[in-house]
Amino acid sequence: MAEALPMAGAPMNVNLAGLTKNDYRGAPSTLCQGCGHNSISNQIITALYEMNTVPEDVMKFSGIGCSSKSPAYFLNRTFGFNSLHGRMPSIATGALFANTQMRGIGISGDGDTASIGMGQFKHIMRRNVNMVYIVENNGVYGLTKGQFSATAEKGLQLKHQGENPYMPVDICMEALVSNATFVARSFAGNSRQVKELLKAALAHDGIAVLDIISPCVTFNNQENAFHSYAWGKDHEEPLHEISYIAPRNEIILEREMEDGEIREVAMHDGSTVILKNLERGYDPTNRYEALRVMEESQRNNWLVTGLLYVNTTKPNLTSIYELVDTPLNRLTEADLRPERAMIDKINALMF
Ligand SMILES: Cc1ncc(C[n+]2csc(CCOP(=O)(O)OP(=O)(O)O)c2C)c(N)n1
Ligand code: SF4
Ligand SMILES: [Mg+2]
Repeated sequence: MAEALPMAGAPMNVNLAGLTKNDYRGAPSTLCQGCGHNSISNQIITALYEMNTVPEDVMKFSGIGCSSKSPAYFLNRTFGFNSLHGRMPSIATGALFANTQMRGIGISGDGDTASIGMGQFKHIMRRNVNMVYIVENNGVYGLTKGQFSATAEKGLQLKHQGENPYMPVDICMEALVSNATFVARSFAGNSRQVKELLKAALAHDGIAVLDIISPCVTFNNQENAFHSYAWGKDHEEPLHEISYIAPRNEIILEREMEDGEIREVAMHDGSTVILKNLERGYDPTNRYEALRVMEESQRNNWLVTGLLYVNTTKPNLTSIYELVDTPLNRLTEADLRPERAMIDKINALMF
């Protein structure tokens, strides 16, 4: 859905930020052809273009992995930090504290998040850092040639690995029990849903986790594998059709829908997320319901996708501190040094 009309007299492909879609692209991808991560990058480009985001107002973060290489393939006008394996959350937390006026987008993998990075992941959830946290989940360590990751299903057989004997980690469940305020799951093969969820995540004030099943076509794409294109297409159970409506657009709802079929979620920036329920009456603001749906989908091997949980009432990390309006990284020495009288007062209090 196009939220914005171009400026008067501007060519049709220019958005309200005065930019074309090309302005949101990055370097050509060096990932394998058909890799799910590439289709996610394409949806990030489209979502940011359609949301009229100014690329210089965004910071990109990642860890290590094929997924974590992805920020090179979108937003080439944006600064990014390709950090250490599993350490993206702490780097992102620091950077977003230093400049609260920037929007953060983090790209991680299932290995980067759920294996080595699980500790950091849990803490960025509970701190409600204001950023979009995307996990490109393929069940393997793609970059290091296909070892099982912590999200690989028990019993998965891989050519060089044998059989996985362990139960998997569910990233959405981990996010939810760690008090994340926006938790969604999608599938790289469902590009419209990925795009709309990305927009809703970008509009969220707090941590927004998107666990996107993103097939590794080189190491984990057999038909019966839970992270393959074939399995995802056969087993996807969307909770709703999701549409993101920008603040300035009038909302026209299909009022003839029965109660419980359409649900609106008002976001902080004045935008609205509209959910047309496919599972009757699913309420994504109900944490207990979200856990129940995830438990049910695990038991039945369903790939439940959509906005699983959202809470727009909790303060994000930086808003609980009394920060000045100027970003901390722009404060000068003169701004930071207290006056002599104030130093004397503090010293007198301490000794
Ligand atoms: C501290 C550390 N340990 C191990 C590695 C080796 N390593 C690099 S990427 C990776 C796993 C990446 O898997 P994932 O995050 O799922 O990304 P994918 O490549 O599947 O997209 C590992 C184990 C590393 N770079 N640093
Ligand atoms: S190895 Fe797998 S995850 Fe890595 S680029 Fe290739 S398909 Fe994608
Ligand atoms: Mg992986």
